[in-house]
Amino acid sequence: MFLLLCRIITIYRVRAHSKAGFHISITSTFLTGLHCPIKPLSKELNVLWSLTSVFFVCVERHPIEYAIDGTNRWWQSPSIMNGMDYHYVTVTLDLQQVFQIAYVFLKAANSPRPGNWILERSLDGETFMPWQYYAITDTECITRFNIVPRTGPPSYMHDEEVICTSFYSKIHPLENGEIHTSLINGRPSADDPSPTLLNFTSARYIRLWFQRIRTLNADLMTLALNDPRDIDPIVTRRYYYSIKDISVGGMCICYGHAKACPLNPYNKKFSCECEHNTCGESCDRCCPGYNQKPWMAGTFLTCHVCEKCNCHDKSEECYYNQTVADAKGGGVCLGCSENTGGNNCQSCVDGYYRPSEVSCVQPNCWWDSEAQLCRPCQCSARGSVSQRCDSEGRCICWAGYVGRRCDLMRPPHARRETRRPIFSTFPTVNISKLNF
Ligand SMILES: [Ca+2]
Repeated sequence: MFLLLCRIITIYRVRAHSKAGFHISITSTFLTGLHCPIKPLSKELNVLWSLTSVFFVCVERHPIEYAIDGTNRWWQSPSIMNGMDYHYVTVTLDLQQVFQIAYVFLKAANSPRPGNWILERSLDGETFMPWQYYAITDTECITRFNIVPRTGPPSYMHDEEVICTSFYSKIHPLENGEIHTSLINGRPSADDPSPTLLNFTSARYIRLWFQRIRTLNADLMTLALNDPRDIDPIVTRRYYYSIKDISVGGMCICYGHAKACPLNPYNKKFSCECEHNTCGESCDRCCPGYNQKPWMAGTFLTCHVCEKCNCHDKSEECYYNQTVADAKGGGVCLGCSENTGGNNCQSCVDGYYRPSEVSCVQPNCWWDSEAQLCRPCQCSARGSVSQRCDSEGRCICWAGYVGRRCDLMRPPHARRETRRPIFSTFPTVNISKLNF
């Protein structure tokens, strides 16, 4: 049996590359990317050191931009020769918009891969959630992060499982080591991502929170047991983080309503080419005038096309109303033109009338366009109870007045003593049958 598979999977891949419109920023406890002489111990010299380091000596030879420049140049952090606090460094990528991140690949340069660190995600750049923990040993998964280690190559049992692995923190290779972190592949709903997985992989900011530089095991003992100021700089100056390349694979979030997501050269953002009458940067809402049904994400089998509201060509905008939908339809037209009103611009507003119940829709009105218009009742202000009239344009007259517009005085012999309205001719409108 042939099945029309409706879900559109937007396969546009993005790469954390400055030329592709990405912006990257770095923050850390200290200046990073600078290579300075060892920090002196005395307070007085420290001031001098700071000045000379920043203005004369420190040279940013490996700026953070080198981690995403697509070349073999690399970013390098200050070594722990400058202090053990340089174990703690954060690198933050700002992708400028929210993507569904499929993977994050790191390639080290002239140092081993980072030891203990956390890969994190954020939508707003302030609140970060962990994606994955990395530790030098399985034991450190528990002692450092309080997470039971996932041994061997990383695997995932749930769509939003956050694991801790020592697989990518080994000392070898000493240079050019790689770290492959897949956030979609290997998870239960990878083939047709669940809302849970979509939420888990959505991020605008990606943060690498490094907490421990990988050292040779023998040096690790030295570093742990001795005051770092007493350690030979020959040992400590070779320990730093270095990253040659960061690759991020992502997809635009188009909720199953777009086939492509090209880069807009003007605003430097990737935008879904929305289909199914959806609009928005992520096709996350129905286009104006297409709110007959509530917006829904496209699924593998159902497109969930946004339907046009029935406004009889009198409005281009509408909104979805569940109460109206419970009766029939669901779209409520906004700003009906030509003196029309009602959920579907199907009736005339007070003070206007139309012989036919519903106006025709262009181009079918050529044969009697005049008859389809809402015409003013023109009820007499003096003789009419209100400005409303029935479908034939008859107003409701006070006693003593007659005529379609109540603008004629009743003959004196026929007048009543009391002044009271005559309601008998006022029309009732059955709106429910017009509520499409
Ligand atoms: Ca590079």
